[in-house]
Amino acid sequence: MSENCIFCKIVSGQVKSQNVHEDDDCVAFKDLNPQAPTHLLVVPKKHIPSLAAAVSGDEALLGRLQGAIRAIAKSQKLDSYRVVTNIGRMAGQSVDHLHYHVLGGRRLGWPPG
Ligand code: DGP
Repeated sequence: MSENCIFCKIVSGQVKSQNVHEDDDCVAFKDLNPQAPTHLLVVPKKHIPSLAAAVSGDEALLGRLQGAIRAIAKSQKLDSYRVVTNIGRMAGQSVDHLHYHVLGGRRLGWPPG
């Protein structure tokens, strides 16, 4: 847990969120500022500032997160969806705790802005 990290506070329950999934590794909850009819954030319980900051010991966790994303998308009945993680301010990262956006429920344009 990192002090002053909003997603650590969501993971610990200090800050309320609309959770759709929780397991030993991660929590998934609705984004505060949704960009699609379904917009979830999948967040590891471990504080990792971004994918770029993950270390080799995190590889198994990263793999399990991918599995959780797949299961969550299925439970949300998404057949087409996008999984995005922003790394760094230029890419739009505003919260320095690794998170995967799961977006679906509308046609998604490509390339992203
Ligand atoms: P990014 O810009 O990629 O770092 O995404 C951060 C996302 O987190 C952004 O879409 C808004 C969302 N967010 C920020 N604070 C909160 C919060 O307190 N609760 C929830 N549910 N979402 C949040």
